[in-house]
Amino acid sequence: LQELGTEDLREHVAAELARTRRRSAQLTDAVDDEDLVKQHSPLMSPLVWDLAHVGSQEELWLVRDVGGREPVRPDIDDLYDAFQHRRADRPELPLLGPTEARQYLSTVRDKVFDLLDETPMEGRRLVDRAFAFGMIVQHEQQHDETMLATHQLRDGPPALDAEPPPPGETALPSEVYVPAGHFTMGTSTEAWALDNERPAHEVHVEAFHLDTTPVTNAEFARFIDAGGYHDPRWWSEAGQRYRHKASLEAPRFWIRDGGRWMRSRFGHVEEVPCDEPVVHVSFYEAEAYAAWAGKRLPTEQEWEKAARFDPATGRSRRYPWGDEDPTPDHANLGQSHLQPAPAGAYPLGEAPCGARQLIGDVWEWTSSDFLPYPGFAAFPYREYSEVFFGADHKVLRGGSFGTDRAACRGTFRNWDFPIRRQIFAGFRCARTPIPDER
Ligand code: AVJ
Ligand code: FE
Repeated sequence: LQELGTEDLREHVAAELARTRRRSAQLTDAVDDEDLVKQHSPLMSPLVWDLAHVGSQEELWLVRDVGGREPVRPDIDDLYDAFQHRRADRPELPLLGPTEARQYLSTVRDKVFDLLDETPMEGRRLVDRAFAFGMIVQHEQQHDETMLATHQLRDGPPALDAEPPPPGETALPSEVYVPAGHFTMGTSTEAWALDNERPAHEVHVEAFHLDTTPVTNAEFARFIDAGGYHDPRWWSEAGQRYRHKASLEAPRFWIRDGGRWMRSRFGHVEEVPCDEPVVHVSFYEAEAYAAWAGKRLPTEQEWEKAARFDPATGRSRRYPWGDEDPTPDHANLGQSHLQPAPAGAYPLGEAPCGARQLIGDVWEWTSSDFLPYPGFAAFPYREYSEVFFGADHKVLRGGSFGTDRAACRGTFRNWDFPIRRQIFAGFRCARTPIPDER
């Protein structure tokens, strides 16, 4: 982005805004009005809340703060403030209806396109100004992934369709090795990186082994068959408490059918595919599996080093495959396939260490709490990430099939409560080498 001239940058931003809005429209046009206003799960907002919230944030951040324009709907700020109302309570609010919400979004968007035309984007200010637009694109894309998770929780006939992902590869070594040493973590130069990804800083990481691919359904089923859910040896205390309370027996959406596992996905019921990364597991289930396998979850430092460090140059890459933006050949992103690709897919997305599918397919739980990097400065609001720092949230990395390429990169940090299962999260394991192993 730094290399784009003013007009190209303007065009790029306009195209990203339009592309993102098409996805929001697809996700909300796929169901009828009744479905849009209904709450499909207490874990989620009604789809129509996400839709109008996207417009409301765009009004607050771009139209009012950056543009200094008159408010469009100051009367609804509170309704769409995520800190004011819990998801479970949102259906009871006097929300905009589907038609009003769509109208509101398009009014706000017209003002944003005006602003984009008039915003001076010269010199250094160019990328700075573009950041505000980039942040809004990412925010909408994040809600598009949230809306996709709502679709997964929705009962009724299938409403979404997509092509199957490319095939996997089974003849890969099960683990890769990353030798000890420093690498540059985070970024100070990535144009659209959010506050929590900044600044770049040197980190020393001890040698570790990392699974080449995410843990598959077949592997996870062996843990279930071995009685893993009921063996306290594999569970942390907090994990065990949650396992009891939620009566966990298998990943969310799995259904036992005689001797086999079925699962429902976006309204289709099918046999659980053996070679796909497991998805819809909580941090606690991931942690228990890793313990059972004699391994552990990677730290986010380990994850990012595996994904970005290039030993040939000593530099950190933007993505595992290099510095180019993701294409459909690199990774399963952007809701083009509504499922993870089988393990070993995307050879062109391979990292220098040999690991695959670090970007896309499934978010990967790490063992790390969500904490600020040294030198962190909240931007543009404390509410974006700072208020979430602490031991309550675990970091997830890499993005899923539901994540857009604009909201995913080697430095991107997602976070959630360790009990969450409705997100598109899986994991891979790491382990510390035993002495003299190498
Ligand atoms: C980064 C995915 C945890 O969805 O709660 C959306 C992103 N922040 N609106 C979330 C976000 C404000 C956030 N996550
Ligand atoms: Fe939001």
